[in-house]
Amino acid sequence: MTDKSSTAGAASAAAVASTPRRVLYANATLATLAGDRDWGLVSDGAMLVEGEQLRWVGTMADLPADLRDSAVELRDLGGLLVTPGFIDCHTHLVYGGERSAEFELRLQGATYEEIARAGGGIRSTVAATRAASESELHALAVPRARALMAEGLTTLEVKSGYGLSLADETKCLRVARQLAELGLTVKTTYLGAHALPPEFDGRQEAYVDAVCAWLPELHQQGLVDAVDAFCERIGFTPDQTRRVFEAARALDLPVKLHAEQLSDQGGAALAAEFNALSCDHLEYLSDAGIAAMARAGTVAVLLPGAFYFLRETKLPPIQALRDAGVPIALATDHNPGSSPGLSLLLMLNMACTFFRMTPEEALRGLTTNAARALGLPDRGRLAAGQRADFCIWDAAHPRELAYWFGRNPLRQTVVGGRPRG
Ligand code: DI6
Ligand code: FE
Repeated sequence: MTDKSSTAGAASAAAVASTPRRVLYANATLATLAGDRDWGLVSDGAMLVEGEQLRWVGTMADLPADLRDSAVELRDLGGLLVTPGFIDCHTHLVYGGERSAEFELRLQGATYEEIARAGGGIRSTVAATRAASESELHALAVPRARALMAEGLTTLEVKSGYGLSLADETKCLRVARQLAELGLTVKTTYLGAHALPPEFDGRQEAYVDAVCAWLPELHQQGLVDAVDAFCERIGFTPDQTRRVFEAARALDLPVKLHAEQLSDQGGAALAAEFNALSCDHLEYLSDAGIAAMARAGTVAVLLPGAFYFLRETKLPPIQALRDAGVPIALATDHNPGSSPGLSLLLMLNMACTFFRMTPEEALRGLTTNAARALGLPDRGRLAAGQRADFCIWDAAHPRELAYWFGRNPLRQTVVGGRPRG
């Protein structure tokens, strides 16, 4: 190798080895969502994937010849549709048990709040989650994640909040992290302030102290990407939420909030004060809350599954959010009490039918704006430099994804440049 004559060959071999593999996806219909409006449709589209990233995106005709020739593999998509990979930016995927008996009670007239106040609701899931081991919780969570993956999931947020003790929150967040092994990006959110556990009955302030005290420990174990709270009459007050947010700020962790789901607590404005990544639910959001979110650049995460399953009638203020320029994301809110669904495609459909979002807004909500709600600027669009997370669909136009329900046109998901098997 020290022989001069072999140096050039060795150098170029090293150069070849250090250039990640390039794969050209050709003859595609691309919904790039690259600009701030419209689908960013490209027919006769091409994407050059280099390693984990998109290196080039555009029409076949515009693809520079040297890039085209550098690809080691060509995949002709025969006109199939490509979108960014789906991002579920709000789930409570790790839990034990189920709550179908509570569903029956609600159908007989009991409200979600009444059931919670009577000690059912979140508390019953806390009991089942505490009783389950880490491996049992993992075995329950994997098929849920796989169901979402079957409809194009590439990035998943998972909240804790059914453990409500340091040991049980740790257990749930560890299970959430393990889901990355399925071939996903997983972001974890600490939701210690979800409900009051029974051992703290009558001692809500002391519980908030505990939630704040556990955070540095969980963070030190690398288990926390963001901090959330349930700011609600049956959850935590704005003052208590502020204390949790201050604990997050002390560790430089971003915050999110379950805000104005059942009543207007002024939670959105509070979260915006902390530059929250997102405020979620928002059926009872006020004009002041919208203005504060717009100023802070906070994303509105709407959850049509919970709206549907709780048979809500009050709509989130979509038009006012649009007018204020607040980005709107969508998510499943998968949880056993208010949204036991596992279909991302159904969320697209429901966002249009219930919330009157356009199919384009809905798709942006599960991709571009969901990425923003997780603080992930490297994904959510098809553009050079973005992560190569994308879905290939048997559809002619992206609006079809919001149109069908109970039909899954997914052909293939590519995650970090690798086709998922
Ligand atoms: N809002 C929700 O929609 C979930 N948590 C929350 O704060 C529901 C949680 C549950 O009912 O188990
Ligand atoms: Fe939720």
